[in-house]
Amino acid sequence: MKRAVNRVAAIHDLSGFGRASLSVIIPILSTMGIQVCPVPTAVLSTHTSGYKNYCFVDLTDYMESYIGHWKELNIEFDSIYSGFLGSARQADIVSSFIDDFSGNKPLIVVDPVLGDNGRLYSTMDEKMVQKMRTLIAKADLITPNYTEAAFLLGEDYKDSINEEEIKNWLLKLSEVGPKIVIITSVPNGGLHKKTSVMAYNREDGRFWKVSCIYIPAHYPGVGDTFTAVLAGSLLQGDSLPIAMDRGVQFITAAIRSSYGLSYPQREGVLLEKVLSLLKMPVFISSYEIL
Ligand code: PXL
Repeated sequence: MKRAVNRVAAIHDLSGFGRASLSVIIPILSTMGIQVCPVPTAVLSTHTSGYKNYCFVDLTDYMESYIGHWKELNIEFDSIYSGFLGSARQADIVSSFIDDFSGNKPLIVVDPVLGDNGRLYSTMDEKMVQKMRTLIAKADLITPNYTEAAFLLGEDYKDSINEEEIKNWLLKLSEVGPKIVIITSVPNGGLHKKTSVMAYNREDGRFWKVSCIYIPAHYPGVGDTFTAVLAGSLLQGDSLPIAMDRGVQFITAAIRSSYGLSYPQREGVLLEKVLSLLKMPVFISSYEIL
């Protein structure tokens, strides 16, 4: 019998302060009517973007018995969605999780969290980049940001990139395995600064683009927010371009509701003010086909 609500295994860290990873993924997917079952990869006092001296507890050694219990229970998921990993070994654990829980063909989403603005996050290193390259091969859909895409491909990070080059990046990442590749925060350059989310779907050979005005702000956790809305939207039955539109529209609304207020950006967008927008469908869509 079909489950009454979709169920997602969410393999991410729990950061206590700063609105990233599970702290944003759980409320977003719950609001979208989806059951979230977290597999915590690490527990941190804060996320690592803009905070120093954070407390970091790596949960690698607990994950296998945690997951072992779920195997005994024969739990099925409609999606397996991984993000920030606490150690390179966790990539193998996530890979086995995908093998063990793929009997009913869940949507496998890997957000290869590694860095932003041209740099790796402080807990990441070249070994993690290599492991992420292996893990993305197992995914149906991946959502690196522009920095992460550059690291995964071994390309130089540049302040702007043209459409043909980014299409080439999308194709190359898809050749590693995932059917759908989405690169976020792609800089457009030009006079009216914009940023885009670009996608390639190997199944139909189509490229998609959703652009929005660039706001000169850096709120950590926005990548997690985008991928959570995108995954939720796909699970609700939306098409890929509509799911991208919903992700971008939600982030734009969240940033706009936060930007005019003065508080430290490292605390993340004021998700609490905009969560209810997720109950609404997309009214005005702005995706382009390339
Ligand atoms: O938003 C990605 C992310 C997830 N988890 C932790 C982070 C970050 C980005 O800074 O530090 C712990």
